[in-house]
Amino acid sequence: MHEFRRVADRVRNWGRWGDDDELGTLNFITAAKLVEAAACVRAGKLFPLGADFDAQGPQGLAAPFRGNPIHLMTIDGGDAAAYAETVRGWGHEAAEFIGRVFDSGPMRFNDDYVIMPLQAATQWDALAHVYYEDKLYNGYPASAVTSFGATRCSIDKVDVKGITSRGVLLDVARHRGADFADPADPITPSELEAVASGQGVDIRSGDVLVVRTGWYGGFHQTPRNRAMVAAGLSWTCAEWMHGLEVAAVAADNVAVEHGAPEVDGAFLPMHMLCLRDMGMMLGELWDVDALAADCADDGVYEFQLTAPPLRVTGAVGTPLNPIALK
Ligand code: UVW
Repeated sequence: MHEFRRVADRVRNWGRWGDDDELGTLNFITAAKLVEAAACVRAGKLFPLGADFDAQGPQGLAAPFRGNPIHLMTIDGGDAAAYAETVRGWGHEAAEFIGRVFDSGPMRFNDDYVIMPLQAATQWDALAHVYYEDKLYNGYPASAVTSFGATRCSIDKVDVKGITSRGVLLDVARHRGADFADPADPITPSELEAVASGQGVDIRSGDVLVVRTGWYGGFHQTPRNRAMVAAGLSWTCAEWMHGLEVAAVAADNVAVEHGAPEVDGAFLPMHMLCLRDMGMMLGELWDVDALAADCADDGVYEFQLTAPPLRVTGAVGTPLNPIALK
C-alpha cells in the first residue's frame, strides 16, 4: 500500500483544471484534438463496439451484485385482439387508451421497458463510481453521492465532451498470439508500449485507448469461459497513462484492470487511481473484435471514437454503444 500511495500522490490531478472541474482527463480533448480525431476517418468504415444488452450478458458471473438486463414488453401484438375480445370495459385506464387507438384505425404499436444495472454490459464508469477515504475526484466529499444520485462527477456532466476523440486500439491478445490474454499475466506498461510499437501506432495527448484482451470473445466461446477471470491492465498502467495524458481508457473485459489482486489492501487499485485521483473514466465490456480484425487487416490502429454517455441525471455509470470510424 506504501507504493500505491506514492503513485496516487504523483498522478493526482485535483485542481489541475480548476476547483470546480468534473471532467478530469477529458480536458485533454481540445478543439484541435477533435479535428485530429475527424482526420482519422479515411476509409468510410464503421464499427459499433457495444455488446448485446440481454439476458445472456456477463453479469452474475462477472459481478454477483449485478444482474443482466430484463427486457419486458408492455404492449405487444396480442394486445389488439385481447382488447377487442375481453379487456374492453374492464376500466383499465391504459388499456382503454390503447383500445381507443386500436379502434381508431389500422395503426398498431409495440412498447417495452428494460430493467438493468447501468453497469450491465458496455459501459462508462463515471468519476463518481469509485472513491476512497471519503473523497471523490477533485477532492469532492463522498457524501456528494446519495440515494438521490451523484451531485458531483455524475455521468451526465461529461456529455459536453461527446465523448469523442482519436481512439487507439492496443490489441494485446493478438500481440500475445492468443485468443485471449492469460489471466495469470497482467498487462504492463512495457507490454502496451511493445504492442503500440509493433502495430506502428503512437499514443498522443487526449487519445482514448481501447485495449483488446480477448475476454469478450472468450466469454462467448464456451460455457466454461463464461466465468473466466479477466486478464487486464496492471495497476501500474495508471501512472503510465497519466504521463501520456490519455483522456480515457476502455477494454473488452470486465473491469479494464487485472482481475487478480495486485496491491495488498486495495480492491481494484487502478479504479482507485484512475477514477478518484486522476479523474480518468474507464470503459468496460466493449466488444472490439470486429474492429481489431479490421485493424490487423489494414494495419491502421487509429480511428475516430464516438462514445456518448446517456444523460442519466446523477448516475455513476452509463450503458452505451461506442462507434469507431476509420
Ligand atoms: C466494480 O466492480 C466496483 O466496478 P466496475 O464495474 O467498474 O469494474
